[in-house]
Amino acid sequence: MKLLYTKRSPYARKVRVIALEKNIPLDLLDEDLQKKSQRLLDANPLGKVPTLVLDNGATIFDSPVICQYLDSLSDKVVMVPREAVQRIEVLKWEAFADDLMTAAINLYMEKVRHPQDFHKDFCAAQEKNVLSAYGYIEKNLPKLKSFNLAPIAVASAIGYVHFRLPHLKVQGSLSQWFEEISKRPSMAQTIPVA
Ligand SMILES: N[C@@H](CCC(=O)N[C@@H](CS)C(=O)NCC(=O)O)C(=O)O
Repeated sequence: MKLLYTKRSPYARKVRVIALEKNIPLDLLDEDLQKKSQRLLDANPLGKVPTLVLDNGATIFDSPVICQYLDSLSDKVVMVPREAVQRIEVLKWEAFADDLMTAAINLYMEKVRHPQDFHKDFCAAQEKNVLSAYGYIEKNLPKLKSFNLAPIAVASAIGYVHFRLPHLKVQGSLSQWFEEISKRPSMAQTIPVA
């Protein structure tokens, strides 16, 4: 299987961590999102990463679907619980973390595109969302105790904020939690790189 990805994409990071944890070999193909390859556009008409290409040529996107697909390949290490209530709880955390990633990306991109003239209200609203998300995560840290897709998604989102928006680093008990989970080999091997 081939994974079209970038080393900085937090959505792709979730997929890479799941694959490492489940010991699923992936052929990693680094994409340039400024100059999208035909390979990427053929696999995903929206030209987004991550996109998974199976050995039979079929393609799978987006990251939540790829994570569930990879998890379904074996039951030895389970990253998305099979039981309905636990499963929905984990998928809810993933959706929440994905939205945190999107807020961080929107904020970063607005400042990159308009460094002198960024939309102040828009940026303030995104920052508020990031900080509000931190508050929610910190309050609910006990729910992220089991290692599965939920903490992977949350840590991937926080890792992206640290990478692009260092003024919004987590603090206190959330920082301790993040430092701890970041030591896990699958997380350490997938730290975002420019
Ligand atoms: N919902 C998608 C979001 C993926 C996404 O937006 N990826 C970004 C990179 S982090 C991308 O491909 N951007 C290029 C574009 O939107 O043209 C997922 O979870 O996979």
